[in-house]
Amino acid sequence: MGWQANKELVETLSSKQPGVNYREERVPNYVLPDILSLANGKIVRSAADWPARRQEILELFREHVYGRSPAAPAGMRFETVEIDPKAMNGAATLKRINIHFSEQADAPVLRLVMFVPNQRTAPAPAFLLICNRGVENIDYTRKIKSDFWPAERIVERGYVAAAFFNGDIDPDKHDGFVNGIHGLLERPEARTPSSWGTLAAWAWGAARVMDYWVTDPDVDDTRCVVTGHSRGGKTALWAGAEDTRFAMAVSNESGCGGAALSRRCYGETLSIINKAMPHWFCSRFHDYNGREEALPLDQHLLVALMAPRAVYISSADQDLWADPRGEFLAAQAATPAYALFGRKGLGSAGAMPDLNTPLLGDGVAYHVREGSHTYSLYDWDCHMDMADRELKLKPS
Ligand code: GTR
Repeated sequence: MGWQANKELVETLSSKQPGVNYREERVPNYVLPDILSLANGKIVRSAADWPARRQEILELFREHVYGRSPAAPAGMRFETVEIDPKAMNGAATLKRINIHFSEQADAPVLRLVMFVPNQRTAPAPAFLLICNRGVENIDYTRKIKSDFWPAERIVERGYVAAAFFNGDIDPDKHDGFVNGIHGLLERPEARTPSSWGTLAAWAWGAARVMDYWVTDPDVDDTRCVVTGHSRGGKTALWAGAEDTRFAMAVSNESGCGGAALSRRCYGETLSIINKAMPHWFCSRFHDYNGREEALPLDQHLLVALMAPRAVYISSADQDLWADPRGEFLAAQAATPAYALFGRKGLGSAGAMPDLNTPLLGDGVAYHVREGSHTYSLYDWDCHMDMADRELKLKPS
């Protein structure tokens, strides 16, 4: 039968938050926009025709959801701040790289932290965490360790453990897009309803890390994974969509505006998120508050933008706010895009997997684990299991 939301939890949350729907039976009927139908009515039938449809979908997300991001500034430069070959008791080489976007004194600087496994004979595959929690979670001294970024484990499993703090690119508050990378690259008065929001800015930061990685011989730039939790997970999906150099994207409990289908209006909705976080998306997205059926897209198309590359969507059973079922359904609904490439995705039939039972499909993976809203070691291990299958075995 597969995972079902815990009834008591549904009751508790429904009474605590009467304006929020947690009941499956109250999910409205909806029809999802078709993945394979081009705007001109033609149907995509082969991988060769996918790029045209992919471009249309990408433009829809730029125009209506995340906004349009600029190219990397001409003056971007990479500064090596520290290299310590004896980090983690000799298991890794710590590399701290600052990515500068301008010579202006107060310009934002992306401070990339990397632990490169020392035990390897070739460039290593990498996991990049877009860290949306305190910088202590990505402590390069390793005095503070947290499961949110289990760097030792990532290294042990043969991956570069990399991370940057999202606030380095853009502070997570609504400031009228005056400071952060928006302020540096664009005049606030030049903004349009489709100008990039804060999630797009963070995703842009991940792409700049990729710009650096193609220059770093320690990293196998054909096997890089972008990952994030919650707002970081929304960002990771958008980063993977915008930058196809990422071989895999991971969304951990990203929910509304991430992996969850907006049309289900289950847990967090567009009205709620756009009111609480007016800076996350482009301002045109706000036009769809309470009018989800009018959206020319839904989030299954975001997952489909990863095809035929790998994508992992994970949920937690207590995190109904992020709509685990809506996240699963989006991942499953992306199947036709994978099928164009002879990949099975999650498969189009079938219920949700049981609790703590990862479904590692062909290109697409999903799990719902027990517990609350966080990035846990269990999640990381599952994500790396999928990456092992999808990336490590692939000849590079
Ligand atoms: C909440 C928001 C969610 C999720 C979460 C987080 O405030 O409603 O969409 O992103 O923050 O990032 O932990």
